[in-house]
Amino acid sequence: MSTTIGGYLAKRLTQIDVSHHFAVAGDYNLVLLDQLLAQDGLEQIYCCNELNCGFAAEGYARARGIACAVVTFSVGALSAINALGGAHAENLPVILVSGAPNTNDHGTGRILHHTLGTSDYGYQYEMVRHVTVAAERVFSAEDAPAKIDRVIERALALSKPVYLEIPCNVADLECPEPGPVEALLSRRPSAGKTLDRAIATTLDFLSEREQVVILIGSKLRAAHGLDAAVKLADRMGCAVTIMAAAKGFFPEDHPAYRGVYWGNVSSPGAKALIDNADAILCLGPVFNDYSTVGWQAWPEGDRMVRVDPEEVVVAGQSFGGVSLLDFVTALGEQAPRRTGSAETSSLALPEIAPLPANSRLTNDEMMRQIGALMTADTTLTAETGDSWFNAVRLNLPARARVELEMQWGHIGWSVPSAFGNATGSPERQHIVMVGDGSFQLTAQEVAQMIRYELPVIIFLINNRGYVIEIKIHDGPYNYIKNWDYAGLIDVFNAGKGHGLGLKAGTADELAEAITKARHNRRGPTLIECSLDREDCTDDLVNWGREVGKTNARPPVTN
Ligand code: DPX
Ligand code: MG
Repeated sequence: MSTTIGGYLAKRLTQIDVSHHFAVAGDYNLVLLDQLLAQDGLEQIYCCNELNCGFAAEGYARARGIACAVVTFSVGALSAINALGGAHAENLPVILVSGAPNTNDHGTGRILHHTLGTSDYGYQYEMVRHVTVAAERVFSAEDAPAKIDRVIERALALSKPVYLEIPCNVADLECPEPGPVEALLSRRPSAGKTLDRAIATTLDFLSEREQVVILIGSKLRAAHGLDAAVKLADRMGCAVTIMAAAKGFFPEDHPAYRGVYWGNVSSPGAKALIDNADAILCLGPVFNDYSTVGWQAWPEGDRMVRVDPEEVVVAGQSFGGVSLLDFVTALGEQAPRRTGSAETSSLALPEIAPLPANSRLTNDEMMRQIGALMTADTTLTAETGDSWFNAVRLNLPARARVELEMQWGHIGWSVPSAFGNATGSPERQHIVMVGDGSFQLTAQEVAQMIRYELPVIIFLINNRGYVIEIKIHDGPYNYIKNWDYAGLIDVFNAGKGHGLGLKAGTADELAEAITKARHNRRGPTLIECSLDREDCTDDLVNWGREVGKTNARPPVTN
C-alpha cells in the first residue's frame, strides 16, 4: 500500500488525534494542502495570516495535546516563527510545516520569489532550529517517513514545537503508508535506579520537615502531571499553592488548595505559607522576572525540591533524566503525611459586591460578571495585560480551564489562540479577555470565528491604552488610537456572518450583553467593555512598580 508524502503526514496527524490543521495558502504549499485535504477525518482550517496560524495551532495544542500549522516559504514561515517561539516558551507541541522551493532549483544559483534574493534556501531551516526541538527538510520519498516520524515523536515527547520543510515538487511523491503509530507515542521511562535514588533522597529530605508546601508550576501540564499532583496532595495532606501561570492546573475546590503564590501580589495567605515552609515541592515551575516579581519572590536553596519535566533537584542535588510524571507518581505512592502547612484554612478571595444597575462599569464589576460565567465547561483565555491579574484572582470551579501565555507574553496571542482552542474543543464555552492594545495586533482572526461559527465570547477591555506598560514605565508610546471595536464585527460579518458586536459602559449594559452573547450560538460575540484608564487591579499597580524597578537597574560596573 502506498500514499504520498503529504498523505503520509496527513495519516500520521489523524493517528495522533489531530483532526484539524491550520493553514495559509501559498504557491509553495498548494500541492501539500491538496494532499492534506484528501485525508478523511482531517479538516483544513484557514487563518488570516501566518502569525495567527501559528497561534491558532498553539491554542489547538492546548486543547488537544498537539497541533499542526501549514504555511508557505519565508513570507509565511518567518511570521509563524514568532508563534513557534511562543509554543516553545509555553511548552506546547506544534508541528510547523512549510512549503519550499522546487528541489531542482536548490544549488543552481537561481533566484526565486519569496526568498531573500540570494540563491541560498537553507536560511529558514537555520532560523527555525532555534525555536524547535527537531527540524527536518524532506527532499525525497525515501527519507520522508523517518523524518516526519522523528519530528512528531520529539514534539510529543518534549511538548515543544518542531518543523518540517516540504518542497513544492515532493509533496505528492509516492511513499509507503504509515505503519502503527504506537512507537511515536511511547514515553521514554526514567532510568529506574536514578528515579529510585531521587525518591529515596526526597523521602529522606521530607522526613525531617513538617511545614511542607506543594507549589504547582505551568510546566506540570506539559509533563502530563496534573492528576499525579492531585494524588500526591491527597496523600501528603499538605497545603498546595499554584504559580500564576499555572492558574487552573490544580482544582480550586480541593481541601488543600491555598491560592496563588506570586510575591507581593499573592492571594491572601499564600505568600506566608511559602515564606514559612521548611520544604517546598515545586512541580514544573517557571521562575522568571515576572513570576518572581522582579526576582523577589524566588524560593531557592535548601528548602527546595524542584521537579522539572526531565530533572529533579533535591536541596541542590540533581537527578537528571528523571521525568516529572514518573517522579510525582512514585512520590504519590510513598510520601509521608505532612498536614502542618494545611492547618490554617483556605483564605478565599473576597467576594465582589455587585454595582447598582446603571452605574458606570468598573473593572471589579466586569470581573464579577465574568466570574459568574465560569463553569466546569468554560475555557478562559486571558491576554497579557491587566487580564492576567483579573484572571488569576477568579475563584474557579473544578475543571474550568484558564489559558495564559506568561512566559512569551506576546500581546494579541489570545484571539488566534482561542480560535484554535475552540476549534479543538468546541464542546466547551470559550471566553477571551483581551485588552484594546492587544486586540489591535490580531483582530482579524475574529473573522475566522465567524467563518467557522464558533460561539466564543470576547470581552474587549477598552481602557484606552497599554495600561500595564503605563504602570511599569509611562510615556506617550503607551497611548493608542481608539477603534470602534464592537463595530468591527459587522465589517467581518460582511452581510453573512453571525458575529455580534456589543458595547457595555454600565453594569446593566454588560449584564444584557452577556445574556445576548449566551444566546448567540452561531458565531462569536465581542463585548466592548469601556473602563476608565485608572481603573485597574491593585495587583497590576503593585506588580508593575516592582517590575519597573527591576528593568531600571543600571548596568553594574566593576
Ligand atoms: C504591551 C502591553 O490594552 O492591555 O491591560 O491595557 O495593559 P492593558 P492592552 O492589551 O495593552 C497591552 C500592553 C504593549 N507589551 O500594555 S502588555 C509589549 C509588547 C508585547 N508583545 C508584543 N509587542 C509589545 N508584550 C508583540
Ligand atoms: Mg488597554
